[in-house]
Amino acid sequence: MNTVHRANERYGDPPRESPRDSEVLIVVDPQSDFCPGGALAVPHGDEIMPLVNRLARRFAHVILTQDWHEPGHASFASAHAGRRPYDTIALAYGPQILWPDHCVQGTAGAEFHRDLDIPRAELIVRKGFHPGIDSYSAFRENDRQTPTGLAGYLRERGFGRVTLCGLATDFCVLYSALDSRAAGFETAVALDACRGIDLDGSLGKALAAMRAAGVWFI
Ligand code: VGL
Ligand code: ZN
Repeated sequence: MNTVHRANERYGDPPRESPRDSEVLIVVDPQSDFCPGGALAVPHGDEIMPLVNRLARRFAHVILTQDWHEPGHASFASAHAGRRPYDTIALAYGPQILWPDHCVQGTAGAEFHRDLDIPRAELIVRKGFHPGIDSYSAFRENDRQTPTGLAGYLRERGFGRVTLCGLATDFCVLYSALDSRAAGFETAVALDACRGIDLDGSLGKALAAMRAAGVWFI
C-alpha cells in the first residue's frame, strides 16, 4: 500500500451526522471599522449584528473572516502620494480601489463589532495581511491567485454548502460568494444580514454578478 493511499485512509471524508453538518455560515468582516463611526463605515453596517447572531444560531458550524492589514497597506490611499480614498490605481495585479486606512492589525477598528455574539465560531480567516495585495474574498486575494486556504479547509471538513452574510455586500461578500461558487460549493447569501458600500452602482452590479454565478439569495 503506498503512502498516498494510507494518507487518504487516515484523513478521508469526516463522518456526517446530519445534513446540517455539511453546511457552514461564513460571516464576512463584521468589524468595527466597517460600521458607523469606523474608518470605512458601511452605511447601517451595525444593524446586521443582531440578525447575524440569530442566523448563526441556526447553523451547526460558523466561520468568521477578519480584514487584517498592516500599516501602510497597498490598498490604503495614504500609501500612495497624491491619491485619495476611492481613487482607482493600477497595482502589479491590476486595478485596485484605494480605501481609507482601515482594519489595521491590532487596532480597535479591526476588532469584531461589540454586538457580534458568536462564541461558537470555529475558525477566523484573516485576509489582506500581505502588504502588497488586497483581499476582498475569503478564498483568494485580489491578484486572483494567492489562496487563503479556506477552500481546502472547507473540503477537508466536508462542507458542501456555504451561506454568506456580512460586510460589505458589494466587495468582500461579493468576491467571497463568486469564489465559493468557483471552488465548487453550493452558495447562498443572506442579503438581510449584509450591507453594501455602493460605489458607482457597485451594489446593483454585485447582485447581478452573484445571480449570474448561481448564488442563491435567502
Ligand atoms: C472591504 C474594502 C476594503 C470589505 C474590505 O470588507 O468589503 N472593502 N477592505
Ligand atoms: Zn480591507
